[in-house]
Amino acid sequence: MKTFHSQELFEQEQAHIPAGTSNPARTFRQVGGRSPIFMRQGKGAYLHDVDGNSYIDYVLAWGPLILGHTHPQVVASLHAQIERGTSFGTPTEQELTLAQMIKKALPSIKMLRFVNSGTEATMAAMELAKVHTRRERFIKFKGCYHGWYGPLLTGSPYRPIENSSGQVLIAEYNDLESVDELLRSYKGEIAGVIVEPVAGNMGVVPPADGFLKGLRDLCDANESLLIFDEVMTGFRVAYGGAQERFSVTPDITCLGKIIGGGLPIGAYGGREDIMESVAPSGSMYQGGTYSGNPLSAAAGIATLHLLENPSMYEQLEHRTKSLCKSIKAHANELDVPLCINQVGAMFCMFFQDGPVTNLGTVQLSDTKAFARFFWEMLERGVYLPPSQFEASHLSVMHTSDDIERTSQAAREALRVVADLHS
Ligand code: KE4
Repeated sequence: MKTFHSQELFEQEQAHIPAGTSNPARTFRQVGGRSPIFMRQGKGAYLHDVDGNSYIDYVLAWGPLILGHTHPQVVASLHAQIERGTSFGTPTEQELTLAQMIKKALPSIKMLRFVNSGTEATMAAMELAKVHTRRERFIKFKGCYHGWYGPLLTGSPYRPIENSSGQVLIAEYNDLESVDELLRSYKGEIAGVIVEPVAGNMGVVPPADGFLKGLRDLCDANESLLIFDEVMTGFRVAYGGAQERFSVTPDITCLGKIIGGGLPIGAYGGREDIMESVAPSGSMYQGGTYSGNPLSAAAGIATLHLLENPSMYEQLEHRTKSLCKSIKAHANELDVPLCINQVGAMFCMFFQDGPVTNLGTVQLSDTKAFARFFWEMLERGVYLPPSQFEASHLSVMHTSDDIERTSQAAREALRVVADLHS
């Protein structure tokens, strides 16, 4: 596989952009690579790079592209909106329509506000919870990521230590006892508990039975708000997100990714009495030149319209399951320790026996084996997230043929990994 042009562009980019990237997750450093691949075009389940290589894409722009790249209906909706205008700095019909669609899908959201990224959504949710509860502290979970806003980076893969102010306290994912302990130690001080209802930023870690419901009960008992960060899981693990799939109702929900159909967006919403704290009705200020941008809303509306059909999620689940099952079977046959966690169209292959239930167990994975697997898959035209600790995603454009090709590639790649072990 030739990647000469990618390498050349990366060399150039490093002179202008620190580390040659706008986002550290995009470099291939975590898999020991010197240069990421520069993509030129996406179509359906496929990405095409600047050197002419093609890949079946399981990154999907880190989650938003559940309909695959350049879906004709999304493109048509964008074209129509571009003709009308890209930004007005006024309320628009598009943001209204998208808000209505989101509320219908997630009934816990009675009112919502749009922002420009998942990071802004969680940041706003935090400010809102502070104003609403008149409390300052939060509990989050080790290994969960809620965007790059300072306090919430605490305890994430990118800033594992506790922050010195103690504003954000860290509990163990899937461990209600650790949450209860913090709530007791800081009685009456916790504004909210923020959680990825399916953790997708330490690989994929599903909530244990009763974990989310337990959080709901603990928050109720302590008059703290339960904040679901559904930036990744919203419209991904079910049309109504993880809250539908696991039947637990949060007070505030954060969204992003899929609701923008591939364009920048974020949203946060919840009960009316909470959302009324947002200015100008209330005192929590949130603005944004592009918040509620009609172009992002147009792509989001087209995307959600297509996803309204439940068979989309049945097909996604079926294909993702069958891919995971066949890769696991290859690993078993080749004696490669592999634990695959999968929820809906999110999955992660951990190079270890498992089970993987929290950051501690995630970290038992053999990252060297993953790195080798990643490069072998890339060589065979399969683009996986370049880190053991990121979620892979399927789109509705991944055909059973793509799944079969990926499974065959995985078999060959796992054979190389097995040879390393022997
Ligand atoms: P953005 O600001 O990147 O739109 O969203 C932040 C965010 C918030 N919450 C969750 C649960 C998320 O997954 C994210 C962003 N996800 C990452 C995937 N690891 C995006 C890619 C990256 O920036 O690394």
